[in-house]
Amino acid sequence: MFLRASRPSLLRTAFPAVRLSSTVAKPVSLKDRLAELIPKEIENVKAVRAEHGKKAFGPVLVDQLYGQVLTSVLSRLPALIWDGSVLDPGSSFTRLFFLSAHPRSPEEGIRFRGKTIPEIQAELPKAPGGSEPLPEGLFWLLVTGEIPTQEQVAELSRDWAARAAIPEFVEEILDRCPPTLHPMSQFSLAVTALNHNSAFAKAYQDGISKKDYWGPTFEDAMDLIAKLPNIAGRIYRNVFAKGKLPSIDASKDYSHNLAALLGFGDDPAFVELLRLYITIHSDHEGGNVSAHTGKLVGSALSDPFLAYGAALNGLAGPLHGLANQEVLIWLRKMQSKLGDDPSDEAVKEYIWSTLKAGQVVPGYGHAVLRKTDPRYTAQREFALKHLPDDKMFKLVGQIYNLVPDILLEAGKAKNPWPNVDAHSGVLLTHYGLDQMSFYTVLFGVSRAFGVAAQLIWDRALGAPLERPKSYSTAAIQKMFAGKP
Ligand code: FAM
Repeated sequence: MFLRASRPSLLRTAFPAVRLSSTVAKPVSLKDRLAELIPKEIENVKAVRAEHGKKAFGPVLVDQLYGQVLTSVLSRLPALIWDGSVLDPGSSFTRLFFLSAHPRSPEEGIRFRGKTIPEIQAELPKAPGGSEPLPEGLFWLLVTGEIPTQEQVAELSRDWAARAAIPEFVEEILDRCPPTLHPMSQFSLAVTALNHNSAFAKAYQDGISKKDYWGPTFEDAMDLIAKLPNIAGRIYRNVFAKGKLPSIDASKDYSHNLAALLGFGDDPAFVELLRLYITIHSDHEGGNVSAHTGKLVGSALSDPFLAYGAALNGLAGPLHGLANQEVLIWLRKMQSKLGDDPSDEAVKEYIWSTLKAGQVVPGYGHAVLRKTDPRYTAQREFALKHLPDDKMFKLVGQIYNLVPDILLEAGKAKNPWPNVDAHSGVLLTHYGLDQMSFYTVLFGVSRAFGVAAQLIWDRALGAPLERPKSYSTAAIQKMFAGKP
């Protein structure tokens, strides 16, 4: 009102189209306005970084709060406690740190409760006639730090089989999903819905004391793991029209049941593969996107089903768990373009064309590791034993010889070596599980072991609500203006 009466000329300049034209100009939409603001803010951030970027802000530089350096800084900033597994990246910074903390061996890539992958392969109980560890044993190790007996592991198999049924309404949710809905979205929907029967949520409503949180969390964690084969199996059969889901066999181990629900229970080599697969995908420190999401959401005392549903949504991203699907898509495209036995030159050109198109080479690089992922090595050894002549396995080996040099030459990736996802899809494909959009679901079944163990301990130790501080660029400008 004041503006209108006292400054008519300003109004005319500000809204000339409305005042002077008979056609009413379209108001600027939110998206259009945002598109105008983004380049200006990019310039603003560049200027702030140029002026204050090298100034220390707590344990980091201002520059490190922005941009792609963020992941590498966060991946080294001590921020979380989780005893289940620890990575030793092999970089100079962490090598120094790691050597002092773990003098025995700094270069194994990962240790589960202090044990390397070859050590857990050797020490954890196996199925009769099997040579890969039973994931039941890995869960026991993650939770207790101890190697279980054969009988303790058999009891876990029986317990999980007894808890495996999923509520009818969850079956209906899955049956009503369109087959075009990505399996990971279906997976997360179903896991989230399991919170209907959460022991923790009920106990909380009933006024449970803080010191007792871990008990119902443990029950939920066990239920969560136990129910995943029925969820994964149902998704697989619905989406890929694979017929009716068989029942869980209480006399079989977890991996055998999962394999059977997917339709591969008669293939002992596939069952062995699943045992190895679940074991090595189970846990990868506390800070990776899925594990950390589970921990973060759990810190609000959301029950394990809600926390793991959120974790799955993080796992479904192409820079994280979905990379196993992306690798297979990438390999298939390469095969269809170059044939089954491409020359090194042709493969190199294909890799460069991926990078030149502004895409990442899936299955290579890591936020923490600075060497070949030992989970890749474990899968390669499995392939050498069980499928040495598989064409796609050979292609994966050929790519391994070429990608690191190319990524180094391209000059961006801090780690040019393969990660777990570079290998897993090839193994599954070999046994006939070639529906690549399902691969991340198997990663998700496995990762539940680590997240569930972590949630139990977080509640037992009273882990606090996670609430990192964020700052605005304006605050940074104000704080550092005029400071050297
Ligand atoms: N191909 C092309 N560029 C890559 C690359 C790759 N494989 N890995 C890293 N880079 C680029 C990265 O995009 C970044 O570029 P900009 O500066 O343009 O942003 C630069 O190199 C520095 O990245 P970094 O510090 O080396 O890696 P980050 O910690 O930022 O990211 C990954 C780590 C894993 C997300 C990254 O290496 C990547 O995108 N890899 C391909 C996707 C993949 O395989 N993900 C699965 C990781 C796996 F272990 C898992 O979580 N399951």
